[in-house]
Amino acid sequence: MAEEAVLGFLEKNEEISDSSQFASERGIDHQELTNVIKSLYGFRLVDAQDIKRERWVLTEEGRAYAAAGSPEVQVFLAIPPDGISLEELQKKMDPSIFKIGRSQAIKNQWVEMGKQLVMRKVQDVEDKVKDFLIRVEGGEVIDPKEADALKRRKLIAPQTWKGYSVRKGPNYAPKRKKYATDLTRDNLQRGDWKDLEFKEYNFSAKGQPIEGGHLHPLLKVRQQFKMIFLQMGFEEMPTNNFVESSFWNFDALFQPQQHPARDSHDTFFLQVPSTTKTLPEDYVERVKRVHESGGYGSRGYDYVWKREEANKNLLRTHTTAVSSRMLYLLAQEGFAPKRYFSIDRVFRNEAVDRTHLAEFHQIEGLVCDRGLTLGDLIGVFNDFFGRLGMSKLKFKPAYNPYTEPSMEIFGYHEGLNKWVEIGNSGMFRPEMLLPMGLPEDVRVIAWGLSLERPTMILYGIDNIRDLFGHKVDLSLIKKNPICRIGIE
Ligand code: FB9
Repeated sequence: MAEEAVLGFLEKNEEISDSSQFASERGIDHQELTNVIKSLYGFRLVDAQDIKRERWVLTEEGRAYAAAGSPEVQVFLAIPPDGISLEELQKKMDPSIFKIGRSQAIKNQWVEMGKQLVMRKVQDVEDKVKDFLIRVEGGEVIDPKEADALKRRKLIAPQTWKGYSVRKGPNYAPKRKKYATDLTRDNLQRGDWKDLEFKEYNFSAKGQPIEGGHLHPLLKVRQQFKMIFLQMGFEEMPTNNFVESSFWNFDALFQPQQHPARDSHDTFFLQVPSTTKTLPEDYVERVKRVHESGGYGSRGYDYVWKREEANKNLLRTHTTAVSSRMLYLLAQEGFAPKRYFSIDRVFRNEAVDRTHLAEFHQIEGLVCDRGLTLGDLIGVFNDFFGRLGMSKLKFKPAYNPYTEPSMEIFGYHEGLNKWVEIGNSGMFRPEMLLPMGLPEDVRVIAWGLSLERPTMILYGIDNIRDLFGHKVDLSLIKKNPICRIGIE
């Protein structure tokens, strides 16, 4: 109906100057008309120009006064020629109308509020406001100054509406030709395909979004890190046990039992099962001794080491707990140079903030071989972080109970244009390695970082809660391209 009206009108006229006027004159819904214009424009049957117009519309209060007259006139008309007491007058009128009307009528010098009586000061009045509002309602062009006055009285408000001016397009026709959008068996059998006009293929049309599974950004970055480790000859350690004993998580790493990280403020201890079942007794004995009195050139920590403390089960606080198990196994099976890595969840009873949750994914790498030095460690970093796109590194001395020396690693991030702390590292202490039974000259260099930090940086995510957890908006997962680590 709207299409015929547009194409029909343009057959005899140059232009539809104002689509909303065209619509109201023909009782067509303007929205429906604009959709038709857009579609005709799509097929170039018409050319359409946006036209934006501002017009005044009455507010609800304005509509009330257009109907019942302005409050000041209502007040004036409510005062009999010989005056009326204020109480009387108020009783006759709606309080809000009276309140607005009185002040406006006084301002217009129409009435005077005598002590006893309210009196008219003029014979009669003209309700310009009402007339004005009616003219606005009628869509008439009005004098801006007056408009402003009524705008200030919140009786009218500006409204922008969008419309189109429409002219014939290059493919104009009084009636839109139906383009065939498919060649069907019937067309072939009926042979009527010869007279059909087929719609152009729109090769830039977006295809149906293929719904399918999506990898979480963390898993995409994890895959990238795995590739780097495997390319550097590392093998993955088995991390499929979130629950660990304090022994492998702390004691085996020569972390003393009174270390602050070992209390429930930092660590999630388990109620059930609260204690671990089995530990390699001979090895436990050696760990007890090195904690209590040292050996292997160390004087130990000189305290009473408690087995029950080591038996406590917890949620591992670092994947270094897996490293201790693997290094012990390596000593049992007979030492051979090894490169190990792990990427999995660790749990810390920490305050949740923009970059910290109670769990994160730790990435850990370790190289064990005879005679390794800090230089080797730095060499591995240059290789590893170089593949992350961070070629400029600097190191700051740090402290971990299980490594000496220890270093925090900083990398210059071209994209962020600043130095970023990218991890922690060190040489595992002999007090950790020798009780395991590893040969004297074996050195183990290790480092760790998180998976969340690089993922947040690579995906430009500012708050870790947008990356991980029930509040993540799935579209972030769906519309996130693969990110190429190392490519700024
Ligand atoms: O990941 C961290 N930063 C980082 C890493 C990569 C990265 O990549 C860019 C895109 C290219 C950007 C940033 N950090 C470690 C540094 C900080 O974020 C730090 O504030 C937070 N750290 C976590 C621990 O928070 C309590 C990150 C996490 C971390 C810290 C240390 C280790 C592991 C994870 C370790 C270790 C270690 C040390 C010695 C031997 C074995 C393991």
